[in-house]
Amino acid sequence: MSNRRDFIKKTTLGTLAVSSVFSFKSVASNREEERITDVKKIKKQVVISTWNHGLPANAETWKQLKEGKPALDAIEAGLKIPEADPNIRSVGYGGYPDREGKVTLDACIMDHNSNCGSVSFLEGIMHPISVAKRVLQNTPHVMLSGQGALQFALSEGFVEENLLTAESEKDWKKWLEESKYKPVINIENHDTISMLMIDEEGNLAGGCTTSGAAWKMHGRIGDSPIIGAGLFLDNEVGAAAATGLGEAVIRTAGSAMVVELMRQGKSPFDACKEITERIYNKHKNHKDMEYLQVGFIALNKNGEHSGYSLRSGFNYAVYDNEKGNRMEDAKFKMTWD
Ligand code: SD4
Repeated sequence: MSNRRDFIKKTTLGTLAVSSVFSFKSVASNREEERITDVKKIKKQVVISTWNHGLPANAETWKQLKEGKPALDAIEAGLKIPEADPNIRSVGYGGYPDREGKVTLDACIMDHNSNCGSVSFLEGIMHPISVAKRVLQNTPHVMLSGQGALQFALSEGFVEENLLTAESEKDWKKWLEESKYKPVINIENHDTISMLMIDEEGNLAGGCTTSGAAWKMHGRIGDSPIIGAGLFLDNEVGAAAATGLGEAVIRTAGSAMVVELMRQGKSPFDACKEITERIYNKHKNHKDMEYLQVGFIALNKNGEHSGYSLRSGFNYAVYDNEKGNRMEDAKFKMTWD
């Protein structure tokens, strides 16, 4: 009997001990869940864009976000600013033409659900980013190119116009005198605009738009309209985008790789640096190496961002609540000498 009583007593004490361990654990895990929920509630809204023309683009995107516009509309509105600026010779209207004197445009856009839209080798439309958004919204496809992209744009009500300005035509004619193809990037600090953002809900989105490499072959498409090369995001992890010599970025699936490294726990800086190093290693004996430049920007789910480039001179614009809109210089592997 006493054995049975002892057994019951021990069992009861044991049960009490076990249940209090359990309840302690459940309190602790509740606290952990609360902490995680709190962290999730602190949303860091950030917009980052490549190069100096990122400043006015960021400002417009930020304004739209504050007005409560959807992320894709905000990105489109921001990127339309450099597209329409004739003084920016690497994007949209006023962009340098190909070697036949044709301005051909590449652009893409991507949202937090991995929906994407892209146009490449598009002529005669001032705002390729808007056409890319319509591809995302109004077609079953991701990418439209050349004449097909133009036909689609016209069917959506876009107007065809001449994008070759007198200044760009003059520079093209000068180039024709020697006709040397040497896509030296960023010497005058103008290039593709790639934009990444995280909204108040903590969702990522991105876009990019460019007239591509000046004096390229007619029909050449760069990295900018290619999801995974010029732009990539995974809403669980982060976003990345590229600028520079598109061929090198395509060869290495650049932006997708930066996002994958962030998935493995790398910071945006380390991820951009590692992929830039990889591009260097793949190209150090390549004919493109003499003038090769690539740069990446990256943004993770916590709103941390960074940039890194192969050669000096790359910068990007950052807009956040704490410090407003400003330029940041990216670190780099080597100088131009
Ligand atoms: C391209 N990455 O077409 C783009 C544009 C660029 O220097 O950045 N050009 O290769």
